[in-house]
Amino acid sequence: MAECTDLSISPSETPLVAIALGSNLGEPLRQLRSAVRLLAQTPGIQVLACSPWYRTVPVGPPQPDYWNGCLIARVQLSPWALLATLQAIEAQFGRQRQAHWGARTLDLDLLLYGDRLIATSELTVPHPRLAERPFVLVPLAAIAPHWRHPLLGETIQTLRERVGDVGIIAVFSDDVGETTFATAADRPLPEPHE
Ligand code: PH2
Ligand code: MG
Ligand code: MG
Repeated sequence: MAECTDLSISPSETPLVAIALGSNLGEPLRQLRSAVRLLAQTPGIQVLACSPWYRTVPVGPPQPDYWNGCLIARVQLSPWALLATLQAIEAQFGRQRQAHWGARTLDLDLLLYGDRLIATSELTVPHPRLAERPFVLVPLAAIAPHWRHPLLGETIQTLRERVGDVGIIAVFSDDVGETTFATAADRPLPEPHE
């Protein structure tokens, strides 16, 4: 299910959220699809749209390429209940919290929760690095270009255009398979190890 386009759910007052998905260990595409399915099956979460999957250059210490994508959901869960759900699904895929920015079987990051601003030790929303990361903004702009970043006041499409395509190697969609971008040869160097 690379693109889930079930937009039939009627609008309600419950908040829309944006979630980033990433994986670079095991079978990334299989794990990402399973994670979308598990989220869609969770009571209180209605997945409305899911981006294609993008192969991306790892940011951080040397590690395999990532597959990244984003989804939009309507939720009847508090931000903290949603965070706990995301962490439980990560754990189900054997995610172990090891190296900072290190390789992982599944990473689920809460990017946006309506227009809420949250800054606690547990959770920061909007995600603090959202506006810097092509591997988040490229998939997010594919499904939510007009969503306005509640702190920066700019749309996701504007932020996406500002960061460009740095580190985006290929896109996978169910219809076409994998398409490698011409610019993938100029792979940017990963950021130095912290
Ligand atoms: N996630 C990280 C660290 N580096 N690099 C890419 N390309 N994609 C990611 O999802 C990613 C990363 C930590 O969450
Ligand atoms: Mg992450
Ligand atoms: Mg994370």
